[in-house]
Amino acid sequence: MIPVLGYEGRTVAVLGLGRTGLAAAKALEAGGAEVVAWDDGQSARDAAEEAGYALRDLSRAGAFDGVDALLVSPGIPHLYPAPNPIIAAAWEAGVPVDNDIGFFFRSFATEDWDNFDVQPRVVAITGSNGKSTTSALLHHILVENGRPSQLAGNIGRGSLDIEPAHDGEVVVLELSSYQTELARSLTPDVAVWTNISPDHLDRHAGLGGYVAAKRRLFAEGGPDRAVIGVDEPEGRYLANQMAEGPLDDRVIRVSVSDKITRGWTVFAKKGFLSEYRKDRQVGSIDLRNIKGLPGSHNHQNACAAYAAARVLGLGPKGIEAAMRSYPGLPHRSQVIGEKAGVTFVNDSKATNVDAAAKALQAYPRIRWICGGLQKEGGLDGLTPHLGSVVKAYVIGREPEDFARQLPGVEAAICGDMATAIAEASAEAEAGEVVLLAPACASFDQYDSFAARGEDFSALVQAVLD
Ligand code: UMA
Repeated sequence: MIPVLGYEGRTVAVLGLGRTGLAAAKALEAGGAEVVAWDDGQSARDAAEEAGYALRDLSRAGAFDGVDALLVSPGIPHLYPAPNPIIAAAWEAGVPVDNDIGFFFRSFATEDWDNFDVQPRVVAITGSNGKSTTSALLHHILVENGRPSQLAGNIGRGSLDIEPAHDGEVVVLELSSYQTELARSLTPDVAVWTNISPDHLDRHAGLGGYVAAKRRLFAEGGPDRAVIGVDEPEGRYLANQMAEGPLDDRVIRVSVSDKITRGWTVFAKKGFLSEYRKDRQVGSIDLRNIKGLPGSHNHQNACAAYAAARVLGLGPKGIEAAMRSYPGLPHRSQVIGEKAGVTFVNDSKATNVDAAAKALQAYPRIRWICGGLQKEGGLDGLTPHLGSVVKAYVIGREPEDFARQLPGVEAAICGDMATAIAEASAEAEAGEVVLLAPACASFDQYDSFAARGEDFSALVQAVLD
């Protein structure tokens, strides 16, 4: 883990004792801080106590006496829909509130680096969709090309949980809006913005707050290079703000909708990735047969990871070879198997309309398992992409309501995953894809999108066996 610097002999309160909080508590203790830990949930408190952490009820009056900082987990709201009362109490007591990302950026560089030949670097990746795939793909490209790399952040590993950097290492951090919004230090060497579409609106009081939270990754420390998806106005605005002019190659613009050749750009058209620099094409990759990266949304991820890898000095050939061996991530365009010409794909991570719309564009004939806990904003965004859907098999607590919002689509009200898979696999024909891409959160029936994806995979496996 990364020992936290600057808090030796001081007291830091940690709120939330999941992956982030437990890793942070360990890293704080390793740096010599005294940790007082708390979680609003009893079971997390019990587990932390068992692991040897000192608990302090931070909701009690005077709990912040003598506390120098509060480290908060990303899942705990600090502003909207309402501030967690413990965070509000820290403000009241004048205690600085931060998260593991802020502590990470202040603790990552150490005196050992004076002896390194190549300084370690941090690439931080944010955006609404594709940030996990872009992060994992970049990490894979680096490792395959012999560059030491570690992967952490929203992808499932607390940032303070990684090992101290080796000579020349690149840390790839996936960052959510929850993480970028609260961090008091945000100083990556390279920052990546994949795309933007509405998500987590309740936590940011709307789209403006959500974009502002993500934008902090570019505005706070000022990365040396910024890779920015410019297919939405927010990305174009950000790229414009970061660059001194169209040829300023501190900004690498990425697109999957336009051929952009001014400045340093990476774009994908009809499955071909192209890189332009100083008005000349300097790299290209045929993405069409790369199994782990199907569809235009994955081509966008490929472009962003490619651009970041180029910034880090890798050549197009080495990047292409690594993309071909990219195994994909669980629950994201994950091929579970094939039977009688029917392919089963787990895209449980498609928890919002935009991600599901992208999955629907990746295959020509789809038996679509969808539904769950609907997010704000309705399903209208799916309408232009329903042409590839042969039939929908709707799950979730209110499947009728979901099905009503799919104009012109034949829909079976299945309710649960087992029924949906049984019906879809019985009806699917060779050349079709049975795709789980719910366009909804999972919490009405599962603990997480991962649990939902695992259920899908296990039930599909039974069909395949
Ligand atoms: N808790 C409280 N009070 C509250 C709410 C929660 O005490 O008001 C406690 C819970 O009882 C629990 C703990 O906080 O014990 C959980 O904290 P957390 O929800 O932040 O979960 P972690 O295990 O620390 O995981 C977090 C990220 N979770 C969220 O942002 C919700 C993980 O991203 C991330 O992988 C991990 O840190 C390591 O960095 C998950 C996620 O769902 C995958 N992210 C969202 C997304 O991708 O859409 C943003």
